[in-house]
Amino acid sequence: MTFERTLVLVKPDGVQRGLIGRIVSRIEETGLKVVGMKLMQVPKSLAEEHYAEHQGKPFFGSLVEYISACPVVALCFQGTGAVSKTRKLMGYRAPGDADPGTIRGDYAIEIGRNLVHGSATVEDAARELSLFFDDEELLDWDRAIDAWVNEQ
Ligand code: IDP
Ligand code: MG
Repeated sequence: MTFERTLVLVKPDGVQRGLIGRIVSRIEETGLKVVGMKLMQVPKSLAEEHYAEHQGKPFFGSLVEYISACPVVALCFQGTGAVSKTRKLMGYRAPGDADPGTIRGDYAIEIGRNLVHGSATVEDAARELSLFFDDEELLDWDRAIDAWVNEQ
């Protein structure tokens, strides 16, 4: 069976603030499975490609600076509805409008320091995962609890 996959980034502020564990736990606790994970410095060229849809917007330069300022943790989560589930857990992009209980709602106050990225659509996820991971870095492994998370 093939499951949906999504790209998650714990952004530089999440790493600097010691929130890697909390952010990853929020997502991991849902039952979604980590199939890729690495600490990496994002080159400016990769940041520009990843955020290509925002090229030309007033915040594009500061966004690229932010994402490439220090290491991020890049993750691939796999499971039923991985893309939308992760987006809901993250909360709205502007943390002031993000609901309490979401990652951004609970831990962030500014749009330019909103801690976490998650792919917006299944198509975006495929494109973004290929930017951040080589195929062999994504492991299709059997987890002992899989049968208790996935109905079939
Ligand atoms: P998303 O991260 O919730 O998908 P997008 O609209 O795709 O939100 O924007 C990508 C990232 O760009 C945001 O997470 C945020 O870091 C940054 N960003 C978006 N809009 C603004 C803005 O108006 N000012 C500063 N940064 C912004
Ligand atoms: Mg987006």
